[in-house]
Amino acid sequence: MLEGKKVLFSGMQATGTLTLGNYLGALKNWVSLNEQYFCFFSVVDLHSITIRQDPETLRENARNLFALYVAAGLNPEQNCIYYQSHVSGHAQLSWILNCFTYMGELNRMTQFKDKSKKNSENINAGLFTYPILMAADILLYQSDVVPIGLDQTQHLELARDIAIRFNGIYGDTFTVPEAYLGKIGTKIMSLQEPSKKMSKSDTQTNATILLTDDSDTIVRKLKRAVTDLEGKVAYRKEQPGIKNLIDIYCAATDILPEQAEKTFANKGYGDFKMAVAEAIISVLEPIQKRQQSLLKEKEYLDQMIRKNAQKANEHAQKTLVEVEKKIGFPAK
Ligand code: ATP
Ligand code: LTN
Repeated sequence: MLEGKKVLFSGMQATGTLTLGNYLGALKNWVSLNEQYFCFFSVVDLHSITIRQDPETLRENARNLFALYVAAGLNPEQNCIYYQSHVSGHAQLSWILNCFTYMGELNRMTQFKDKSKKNSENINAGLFTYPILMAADILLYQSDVVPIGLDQTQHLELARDIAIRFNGIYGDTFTVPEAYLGKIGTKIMSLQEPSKKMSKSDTQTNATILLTDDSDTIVRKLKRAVTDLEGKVAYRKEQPGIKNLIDIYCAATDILPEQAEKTFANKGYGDFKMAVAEAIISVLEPIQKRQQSLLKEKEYLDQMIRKNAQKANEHAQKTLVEVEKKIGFPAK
């Protein structure tokens, strides 16, 4: 509890341009929860370097992401929005938790298997131990709730197991976190191959709506999205292309699939696709505009970045001091 509220933590990597999947599956939920909880939202740049990054591009992506968090509706005065690399406690706790995590547990992580296939020339140890850093992020702030997309549930389970193990050895130290999964949009799929997750690292440009896409691009990508043979706007797993578009439409407009089915009962795929495109544009356009104007307010952003890093460090230190004491490190 902080200021009488439960604690929420989440983060996103500053790699590449975010997708509509990142927004609907993660960021949008964060915004809806940010008043109810005491929130930490991190630009997790330490995670980003598990894949080789160009230094200038990483710095630029991180700043864009910070501005995007604010543009999407998170409040940097009320929430703690910060760069992970500005709080050394993440790396410190991560090392400690390395010593409380088993190789067998890491070997089971499916994201490691996927990412090492995609980056076969650079399967570094960081890619393997990445879930421990994620556990450290969460446990460092005694988080109660962690909003994530479906693909991150295995990592969250590991964070819980590490917390329970540590508490079992040293007595109550970490809050055991719970995952928060949104009701809809937890897994937005590729517009070209609806059996695959929409991913920013997809090389097929039409598969992914980027948060930076303009309205013409969004319309074009929607027109080319794969649909199914039945010609009906129906929410069924046998129609994965249309099911995905319904998910997008519902997540963007906050309605349920049954309502969308009713609205488009007598419409063809062409009309439906245009309605989906419009729904996406009306969500993304205002965010893009706010992000662009925020990026121009250089001093305001710099000040927010400094202030929030300090806040995050203060909270992180509390947990770290307690952990170090329990482990047996000498007092400073
Ligand atoms: P990549 O797509 O390159 O593997 P990523 O987008 O999964 O990367 P992050 O940027 O760290 O990696 O994801 C941030 C958040 O967005 C996570 O909570 C993740 O679960 C969520 N997310 C990512 N893709 C989707 C998607 N297609 N649908 C719903 N949520 C998603
Ligand atoms: N691993 C996540 C990003 C991430 C995260 C976190 C999410 C890093 N640390 C802590 C929630 C809580 C990803 O790749 N999507």
